[in-house]
Amino acid sequence: MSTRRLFLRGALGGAALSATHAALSAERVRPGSLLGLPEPVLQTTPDTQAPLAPPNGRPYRPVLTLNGWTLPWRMKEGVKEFHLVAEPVVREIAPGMKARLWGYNGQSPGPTIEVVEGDRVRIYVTNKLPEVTSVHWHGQRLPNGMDGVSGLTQPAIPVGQTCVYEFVARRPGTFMYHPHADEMVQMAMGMMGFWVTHPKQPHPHIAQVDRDICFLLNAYDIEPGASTPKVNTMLDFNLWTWNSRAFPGIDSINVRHGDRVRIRIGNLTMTNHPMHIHGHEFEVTGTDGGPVPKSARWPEVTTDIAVGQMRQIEFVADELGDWAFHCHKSHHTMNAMGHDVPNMIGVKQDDLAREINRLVPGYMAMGEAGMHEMAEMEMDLPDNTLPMMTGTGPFGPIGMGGMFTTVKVRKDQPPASHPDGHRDPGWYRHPKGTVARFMGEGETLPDAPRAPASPHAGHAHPGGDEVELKVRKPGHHGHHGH
Ligand SMILES: [Cu+2]
Repeated sequence: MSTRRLFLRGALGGAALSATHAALSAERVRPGSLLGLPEPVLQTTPDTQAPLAPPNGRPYRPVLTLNGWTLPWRMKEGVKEFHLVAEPVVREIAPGMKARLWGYNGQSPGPTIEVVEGDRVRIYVTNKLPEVTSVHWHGQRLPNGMDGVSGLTQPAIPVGQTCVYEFVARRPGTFMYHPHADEMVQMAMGMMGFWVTHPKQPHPHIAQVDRDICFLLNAYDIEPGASTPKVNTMLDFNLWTWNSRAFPGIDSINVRHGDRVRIRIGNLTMTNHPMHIHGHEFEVTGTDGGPVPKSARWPEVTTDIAVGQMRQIEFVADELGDWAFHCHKSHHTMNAMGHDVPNMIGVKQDDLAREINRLVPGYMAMGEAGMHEMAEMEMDLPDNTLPMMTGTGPFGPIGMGGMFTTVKVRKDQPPASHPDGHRDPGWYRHPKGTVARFMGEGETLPDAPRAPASPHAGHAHPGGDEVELKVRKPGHHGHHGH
């Protein structure tokens, strides 16, 4: 025990020593419990868990973590005590595929930590990984020695040891946590979590919302048929996920008509994600730096979230229906095997792909008329591999994967505080006459004159044919642009 005490002393420095001593003496009083620290709470399912109503402390409206959960705490002499366990986990990315990741308390990402501005928090981090780790509290104002940068502000947490972080959540907003030790590997393996600090009193730039939802953007590179991510990948990830889930494994966001909805998003991938909503406009009401003053907001339907950033978007869900909500980089709404596929548009393949697939499981070529047909095709996939594009809606294949879900707006959705407030209402039933229809018999088309050829296009050769030919020629577009 003296080694541990020395370690903690070294790790935490003067300001936190009293807290450390308190933890150690508590352990002496109750030798049966490990350091007297809060029982670690584990999660075994990737399903969205109901928001955690605060049992004590200042009240707030809790957030819903998409395909995730909120970490319970123990209140001890006015301090909120949490216990994070860094450990290898198995995470179902979507039905049909499980990944061997690293995470916290049984899942990747870890649980959401939710506190109130002014709360003093004490977080025990137990390292059950096969290597050292640390936790950085991304975006927080805190004493330098609590910032979690191994080597710089503390020694890395050795395997099997527990480190104690303690600070006051000084400003309200949207935050993340992740390791700052062997960071590239540990984040590529799924180590991250969300953090929300609610304002302690009404704040001029923070609205009361009916729904408050959060998730992290993350990405993995897992070979078809494999289950462990490749950790050296810098750009060419093949699984684009929200909270380590890919569509159709991402739950829908189910809201009541007229609700003011806040969605908090943090980006811990290695590229930016333009997040796009259908049928509504939103405003960015907060960034990693805090709430955005109302005079500085503007309406949009897509906002880019760069690497390491957090964004809060808000809108009033006043249009009924099932609205797509997704990253607008089309590569990011595809699952594994969407990459390095040659462009075969216009090339007759007949059953070539099926034949090759018999020899090389996992081989996939683009279809003759685009990739939609691949979404309908039942290809032989290696075990534990998600189809590139999948999901079935009320009108057929959705042909999406990755960073995609729906916002379901319903009049009869119970309010968020109701036990069933977040239930999936099923598919939208469109009122008669409000769905795009096929042209009827006897209906005539309006004239569709072709635009005159631009003098700048096609190297001064008039007519559109040559331009069209160039676009269709295979080989010139053998790879997708990234
Ligand atoms: Cu994206």
